[in-house]
Amino acid sequence: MSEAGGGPGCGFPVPQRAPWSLVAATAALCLVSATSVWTAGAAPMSREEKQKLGNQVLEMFDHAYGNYMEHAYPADELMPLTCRGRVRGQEPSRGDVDDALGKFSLTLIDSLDTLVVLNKTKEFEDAVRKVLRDVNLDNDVVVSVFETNIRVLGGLLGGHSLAIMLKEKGEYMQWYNDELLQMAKQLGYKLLPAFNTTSGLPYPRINLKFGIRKPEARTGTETDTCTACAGTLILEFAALSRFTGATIFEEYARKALDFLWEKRQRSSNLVGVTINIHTGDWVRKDSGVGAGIDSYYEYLLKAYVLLGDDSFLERFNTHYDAIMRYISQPPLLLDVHIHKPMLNARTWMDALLAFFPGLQVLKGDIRPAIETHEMLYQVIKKHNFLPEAFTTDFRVHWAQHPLRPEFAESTYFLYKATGDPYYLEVGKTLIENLNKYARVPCGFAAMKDVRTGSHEDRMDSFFLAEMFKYLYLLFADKEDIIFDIEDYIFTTEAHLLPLWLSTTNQSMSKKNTTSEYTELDDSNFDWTCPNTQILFPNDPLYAQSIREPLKNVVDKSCPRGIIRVEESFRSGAKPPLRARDFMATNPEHLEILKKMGAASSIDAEDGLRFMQEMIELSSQQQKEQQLPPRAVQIVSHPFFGRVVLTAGPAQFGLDLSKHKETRGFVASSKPYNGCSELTNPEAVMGKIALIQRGQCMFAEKARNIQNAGAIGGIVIDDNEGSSSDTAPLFQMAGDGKDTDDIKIPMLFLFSKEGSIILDAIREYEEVEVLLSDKAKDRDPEMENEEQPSSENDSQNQSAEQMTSISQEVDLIDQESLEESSLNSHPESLSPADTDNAASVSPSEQNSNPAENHETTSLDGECTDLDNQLQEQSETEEDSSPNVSWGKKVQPIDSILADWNEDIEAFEMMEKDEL
Ligand code: DMJ
Repeated sequence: MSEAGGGPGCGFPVPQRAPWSLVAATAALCLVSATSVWTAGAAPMSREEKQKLGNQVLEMFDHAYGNYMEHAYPADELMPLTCRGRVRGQEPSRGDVDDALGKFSLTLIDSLDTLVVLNKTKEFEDAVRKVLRDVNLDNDVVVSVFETNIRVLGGLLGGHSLAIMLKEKGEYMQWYNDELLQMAKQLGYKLLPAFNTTSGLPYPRINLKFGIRKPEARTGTETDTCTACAGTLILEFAALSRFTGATIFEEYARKALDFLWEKRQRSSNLVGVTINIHTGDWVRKDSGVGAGIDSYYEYLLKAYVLLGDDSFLERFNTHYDAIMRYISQPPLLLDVHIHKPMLNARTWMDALLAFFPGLQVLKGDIRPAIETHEMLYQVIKKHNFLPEAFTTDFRVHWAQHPLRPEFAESTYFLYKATGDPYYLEVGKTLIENLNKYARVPCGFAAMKDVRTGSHEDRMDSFFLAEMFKYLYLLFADKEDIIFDIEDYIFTTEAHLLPLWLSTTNQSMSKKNTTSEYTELDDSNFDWTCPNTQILFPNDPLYAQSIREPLKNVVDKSCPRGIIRVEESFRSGAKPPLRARDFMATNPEHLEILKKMGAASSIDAEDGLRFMQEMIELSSQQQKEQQLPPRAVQIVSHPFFGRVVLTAGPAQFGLDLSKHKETRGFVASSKPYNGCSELTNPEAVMGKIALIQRGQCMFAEKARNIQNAGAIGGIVIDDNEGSSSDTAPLFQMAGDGKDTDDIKIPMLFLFSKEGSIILDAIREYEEVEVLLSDKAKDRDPEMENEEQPSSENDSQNQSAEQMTSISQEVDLIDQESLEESSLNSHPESLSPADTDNAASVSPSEQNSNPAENHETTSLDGECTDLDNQLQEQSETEEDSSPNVSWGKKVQPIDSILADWNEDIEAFEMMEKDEL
């Protein structure tokens, strides 16, 4: 996002463009100027403290970048747990995520302009030389067009933009002769075949060497792409055209945008998540501002700012109006259906939408930006990071967090807009959490589960491209940066493109503009440029006053409904039946259900929403019947709590969510399978016993090690090579009998994670671990020994030691997580496995409401809801001892079956409307 250009009265240089074009840039700039008018509110932060935090960001960047360069380069990304490079084809495939990796030293390219922003000019010069010397763009590898554009093309162009700026200053980069631009052009031409469709929408993937159609290409058969994938090209492509004079890039990107605009759903003015690139039919008709659509909106507004073309602003404002009408339900942003925009399509939000408050700042719509940002911050305060998805009542929906920068981005822009030091404190918390929970000896590791604090062996390139830029800029004063950031716009990957491009080579692109241009009337500029002089002068506590009513929205209110429903209730109408409130035993509910199929369109709408909610609720309930993952944290030297392995829970033994964690040294049991009385009780006494899976029940193993005096047990999978990368979370079942006699905690590790502990024993002999439901902060004593500094010897030493552990740890992609919850962990129920042979049946597993309740409350979320669930399950038990959560799902299924016809009819209706 940009603090672009400048407008009259704001005292910033103004790029030359049509008068209308000044509006968005002026909005951003007037907002920027708010920084200086701030007089009250959260305690101001001293210059010293800001500098201290800025220095901390620099040190963190060094730690991430230094470890990438030392242990991963020239690979695309660093795997921070195993401290080596991620080379595509050499690691288990993670599906689509891997399409960002093109064997082109992705992280180095994505980091180029960050180096300049962070004042590391010398390192930038070295990095550019390395890119020119080492990077090959002609690899036989299929990559995502979207990711390659925003990360690699954007990275090269950002690097070029700052290289020419430095060259002009006269000290650095004097040898530079547009080499990065030449590479960018080469890459641009490689991406162009992707646009060879009748619609002009690009194929989602391309082979860098063979393009699209050739038999060797292994791609080109796809029919669908996401809206953001097709609509996030214009900034990079137009910059490439304007830098080089080759107009074709801008033309292609414009054509794709024109097509998307044409295909918007005309009555709602919304776009769907995925579209058929050949027919232009919407494939997924849900619409939000997060995953799949996000940067399409971002690029419309920024294309206007960078290129000064009014049609982009017109489109953006039309969509924005629709977003605020249907999707924005402050402080929530909820997906809806494009044809039925009053119908929510989901009951959860994804983390990518966290960029939206930042975009609203650029738009100049500050109030909802403050509200949504505050809501997101409260979710972060609860879980330390923003989970990949969370429900409208703020429970974790997808527990991963790959160190995404969107929230930091919005925090930066809100600080620029309001000057409220509150946002500096928010940034400080982000820094603290990153150091506390994500920092590992060899970089920063993504969170695999924000609830347990377990890690994933992954440090995405966007972490370096975006996170450090926004955090550094948040605390920086003008003089801390060697160039004027106001002269540039941020791409979606936070790469910097100079605003002077708006007046360069523009005639060539203008003549090819395909969209009709209509004279904009005043209404098109509603919400635009609310000058801060109007917003703030009489009320310097403006931002705070907006945040105040939302202060406890996550902790206390835990809303069960959305605002729209409450509003209709206030207006006298009876609130519609919501799926979460439905009880099969309530005659009134059954009556309402019958009515939903009747003629009135309101009833039909309610019915449709009810069905959608039922489907989500049903899958949510299945999910909640699983115990959440646990953590095995290695706390002894040289790990010091920094390596956290995801462990499967047991349905018996000490419940780690209720009791204090168990800490102890590990010892292998003899026999290793733990299936008979231990022959080495002295070795396991007072320790955590390691046992191999297989040959007898898990409960039997637990009893044997408990009798030998072990204080806990870790069962390691005997299936060599198994890993949480590829297998769903495993939960150990009891033996079908009473297991109350088992008092010690038992956890399960897949073979790869288990071997991290076994390797550690071989190397260090004494290995101490912590078994818990959530990783604990590092041992403060150890912290003292190891200051978080890349220069720190002991840390470097431990990083090296980590390298020798060549196991990949902790990788579970979201799909397998989701799958695991939906499939009820078939593995743990397999009769073929002796450990599992006597596992409880699914219905038995699900029949314990108290246990299900525990599962929900383990997350430490949403206390009110937990109590309600508890009450509900108690009531149900009282009135009918046989009714259980597991059984409650049944009638839902049969109800849904009855509704099938209506669903089909609705789908037909949707098709007709298209
Ligand atoms: C980045 O690659 C870009 O910001 C993109 O637009 C979506 N999000 C990722 C980081 O989360």
